[in-house]
Amino acid sequence: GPLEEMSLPLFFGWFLLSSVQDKVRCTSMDFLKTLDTLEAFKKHLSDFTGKAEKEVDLEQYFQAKGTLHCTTKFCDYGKAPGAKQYTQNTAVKELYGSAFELSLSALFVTPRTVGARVSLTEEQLLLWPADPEEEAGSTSLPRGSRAHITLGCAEHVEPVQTGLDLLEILTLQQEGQQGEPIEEMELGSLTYYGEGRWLLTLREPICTPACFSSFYG
Ligand code: ACK
Repeated sequence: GPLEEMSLPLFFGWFLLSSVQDKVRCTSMDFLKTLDTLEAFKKHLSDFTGKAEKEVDLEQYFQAKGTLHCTTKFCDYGKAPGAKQYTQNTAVKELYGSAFELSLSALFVTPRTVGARVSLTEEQLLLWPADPEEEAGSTSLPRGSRAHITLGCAEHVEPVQTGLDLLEILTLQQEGQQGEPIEEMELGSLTYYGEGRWLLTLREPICTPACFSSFYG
């Protein structure tokens, strides 16, 4: 098929429709704005600034990174391990170009990144590569744990960091760290995991249409 004849993309993933991108960005901005004003956040401000007395404007602190998407396979134009095998996967070939509904179940913030956790369905897991969790050193988390949407990165931070930050929080949870419950917000419950790691578990997941496709850049 045509997919084999083309050179490989930078990555495959689900791309949010532009109309919902704005909605998700707004939700994320509102969350950052609220987080910024919380006493609990101010108490741990030095996680972000390195200095206790400095202020931080989270909306300025994070920079948006291109179109909103959930990466499935990072191919690096074929240079990444397993890139070619991924394109030969039946589900990848058959579902290329189809529409999906992604469920965003949490928002998270660290001094490096802000992102949304994506909870994948069984069908969506067919498009998930074999090993992205293991590649990141998280061997005991369920497949799909790394699925996320990068909403912003701090200066000099690459978007690959967002998935690693998510895995770090999920690993703490798996090790039995409950985190420090902070408060019930309109969107859900906010928990602090130390070292500037904040997780907002959404009361109602955000469902958003997305197209499974690839990005060449
Ligand atoms: O925000 P992301 O998921 O993190 O989307 C971008 C996309 O590929 C283009 O850069 C992701 N990405 C970059 N490097 C890697 C990597 N080594 N493993 C997995 N995902 C990666 C990045």
